[in-house]
Amino acid sequence: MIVYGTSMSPFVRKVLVALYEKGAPFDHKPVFFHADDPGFQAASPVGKIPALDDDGYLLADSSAILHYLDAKLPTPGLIPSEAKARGRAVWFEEFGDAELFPTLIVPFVERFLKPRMMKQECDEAKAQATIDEKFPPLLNYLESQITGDYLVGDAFSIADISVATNFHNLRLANFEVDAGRYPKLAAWVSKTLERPSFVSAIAAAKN
Ligand SMILES: N[C@@H](CCC(=O)N[C@@H](CS)C(=O)NCC(=O)O)C(=O)O
Repeated sequence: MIVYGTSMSPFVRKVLVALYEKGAPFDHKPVFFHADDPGFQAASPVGKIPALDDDGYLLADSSAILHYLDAKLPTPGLIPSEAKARGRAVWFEEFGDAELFPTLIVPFVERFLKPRMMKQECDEAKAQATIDEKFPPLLNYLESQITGDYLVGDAFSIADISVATNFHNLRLANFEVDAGRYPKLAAWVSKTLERPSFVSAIAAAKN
């Protein structure tokens, strides 16, 4: 099984965390999006990362890949089977991908990606305005939803993976969740990013 994509990407990190949780062996090709790699191009029709090649079965999109992996490698399950828990888990996966990512990625792009990898100047005003104006509703919502160790029920799931992955990119942008203002969220982010699966997926970016 080959996973394509640098784990600097929160979407690639989702896939790596799922595989580490399941203890499944895999090869990692840490390419960037639109990479000139024939295997990657075959697996990713629109050139986005991540993409997967499982013995010739090609699949793009982190959500599709996570659903595939959970069906193929069911232990431990990352998608709850009970109806309400499953609905909530899929909601948080979508919330992470479609609501958190576009906003939380802005400081990462400005403070980390542009100066370090694109040789461009950081637009700090843009980063700070996003943090000040767009972060509070998202972080307040998450703070209101955390009642225990996990976002859904009493088990780690795609919900935790898809939301927490974005917070690692924020750390790279020198942003930590304010534990005074969002105590439950700050504790949950720290605990989730300290899981061995997240630690391994994050370390993969340094290879
Ligand atoms: N819905 C996709 C989104 C993947 C995605 O947007 N990846 C970014 C990197 S973080 C990418 O490849 N961007 C290149 C582009 O948008 O052309 C998923 O969940 O995998």
